[in-house]
Amino acid sequence: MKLERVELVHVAIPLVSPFRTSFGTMTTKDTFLLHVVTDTAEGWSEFAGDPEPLYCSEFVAGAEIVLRDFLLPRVAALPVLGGAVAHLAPATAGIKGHELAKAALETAVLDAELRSYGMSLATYLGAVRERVPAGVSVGIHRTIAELLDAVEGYLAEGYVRIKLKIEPGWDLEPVRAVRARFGAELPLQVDANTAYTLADAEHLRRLDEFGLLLIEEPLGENDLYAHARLQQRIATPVCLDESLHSARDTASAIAMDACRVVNVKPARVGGYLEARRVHDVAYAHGVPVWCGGMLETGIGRAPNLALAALPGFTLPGDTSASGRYFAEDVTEPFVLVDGHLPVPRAPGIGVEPLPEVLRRFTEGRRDLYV
Ligand code: OSB
Ligand code: MG
Repeated sequence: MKLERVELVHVAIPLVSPFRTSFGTMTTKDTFLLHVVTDTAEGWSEFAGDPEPLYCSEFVAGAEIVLRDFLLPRVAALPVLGGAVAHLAPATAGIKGHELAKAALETAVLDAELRSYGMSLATYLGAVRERVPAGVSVGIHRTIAELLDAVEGYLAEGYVRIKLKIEPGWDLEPVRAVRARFGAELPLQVDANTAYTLADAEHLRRLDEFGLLLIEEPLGENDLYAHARLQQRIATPVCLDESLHSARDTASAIAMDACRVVNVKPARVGGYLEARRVHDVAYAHGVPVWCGGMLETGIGRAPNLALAALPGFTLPGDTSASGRYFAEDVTEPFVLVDGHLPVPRAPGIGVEPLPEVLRRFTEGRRDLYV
């Protein structure tokens, strides 16, 4: 397989409602899609980051430079893209970090390669499910009453698990209110996006009484030691997101008891090949994993659904339906049926942008490689 062209399509798509986390408020999905053309097929992917480096260190404008100046020249220098996707990570390993940018490139090439074989990503990864249960991540709201209305709406739609974003000052009360209103049986978890320190351990221990599935990334990014210390002091299982960048990190975190659950975000670990290895490491240790999200359009959501169909994904993920994010998605919308989303089964990632919709949301196009 030979890479002929790589095009970046900058898109800005309004969210149906603002999404507030401990690190900021999003009102628009502002990112880029990558479109690769090879001699045998074409592929698409979505950059998972945002214009500002608030969730992680990568950001849209930086990723464009990294792709154009550092990743693509190394991939273009490969003899032929024979066996294509397997060669990308070794060829770009010398570039430190930038997992989100690497994931975007690898996923678009993987999509093209699988299309040339007529194989779905689900089959390639080893999916064992035809549909996956959908959870929903609920942002920080102005009032408890507004939060309860939002949760009620999602439960009415059929979501099978609720995740509440928390931060200091918005933690015990919203959790208590959701438990009081929707009961002890509701699968419920929280995500702090690094908003606390170990000095908050006694406060976070007060969450134990609510029977949460997990607390996600309570402490600083990459601080496995502090997360392990925290886990000694709380009963709620610690789950890591921001701190895990590879299968090796995951193995270390599990060995240290820094996490008892793993949020697998393919972009955060450099793509689907490494994401599968993260799954495999956790699965071998009996540690449950679930598929996280980055408010992706259908282009990013489709491959996440394929991953979430692997056997170790035993908890519902943040893979919500298109309508939870956008009035209009750039692909055919993913629709919730009985609390589940279908695993795409068409070749590659199984979806592509609807040309007319993509055109309307496009802010600019650039060739990164011809
Ligand atoms: O921490 O999981 C996170 C969204 C953007 C950035 C980080 C996170 C999130 C979410 C929402 O929690 C996940 C989704 O619905 O796609
Ligand atoms: Mg998270």
